[in-house]
Amino acid sequence: MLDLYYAATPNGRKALMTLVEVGLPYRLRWVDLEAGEQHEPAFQAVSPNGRIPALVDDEGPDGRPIALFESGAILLHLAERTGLLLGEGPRERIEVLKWLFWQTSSFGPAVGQATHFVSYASQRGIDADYARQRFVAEARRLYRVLDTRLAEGEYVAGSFSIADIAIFPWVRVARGHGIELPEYPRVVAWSDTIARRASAKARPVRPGTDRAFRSPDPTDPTTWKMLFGNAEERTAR
Ligand SMILES: N[C@@H](CCC(=O)N[C@@H](CS)C(=O)NCC(=O)O)C(=O)O
Repeated sequence: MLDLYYAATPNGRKALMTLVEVGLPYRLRWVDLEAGEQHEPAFQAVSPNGRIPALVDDEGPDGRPIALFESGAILLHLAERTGLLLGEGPRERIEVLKWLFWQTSSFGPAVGQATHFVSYASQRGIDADYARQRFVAEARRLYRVLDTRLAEGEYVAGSFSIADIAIFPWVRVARGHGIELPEYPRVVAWSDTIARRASAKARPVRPGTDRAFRSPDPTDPTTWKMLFGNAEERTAR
């Protein structure tokens, strides 16, 4: 059994999509990020970086349970465990790894920061024009890189793989990081193709609510403190 520590965010969706694709049995452990559950010691015992997604696989490589954090490590673990989504042959596998690492180290951090300044800081009345312009410009550059890459094939690394899964959920929220998707027609076509997969349609509804996703409200002081505050601000009364 696999326990996925999950919230309905792009990084959470990457891990959920991969679990659905590989067909292993899993349970969702919802983490309420706005309430600050990611900062609790019990969660950080699994995910010491205090971020979702995290995964506990009760059948690690030596037969003992193993805990993973960082979406890239989780996707790679699931792909290696099942022999799926890692490309056809050693050459394609290297392509998959290149684009997986591109997502986790270049694309994800840049669009994450752009989201912060475009969608959240602005609603708090924070003057962050320079930061917003800088990260949106970098996001635009990265979407151009992706669009150019997709001129070479239907998927980013040969056949459909964890590299596509890593990128896809962020592209679905492009407007939130200041990107007009029609400017990148190959990205639109690629994203529409992936959106038809059953794994992309997996949108579990959070227990106790009637929705799969609710955008965090940056004007709510607790949400702001838990998601964007530092440790001192979180503990201040
Ligand atoms: N590099 C990490 C990023 C994970 C991450 O930033 N997760 C966000 C949700 S998308 C989170 O847990 N945010 C909670 C917080 O910042 O307190 C990964 O790829 O797993």
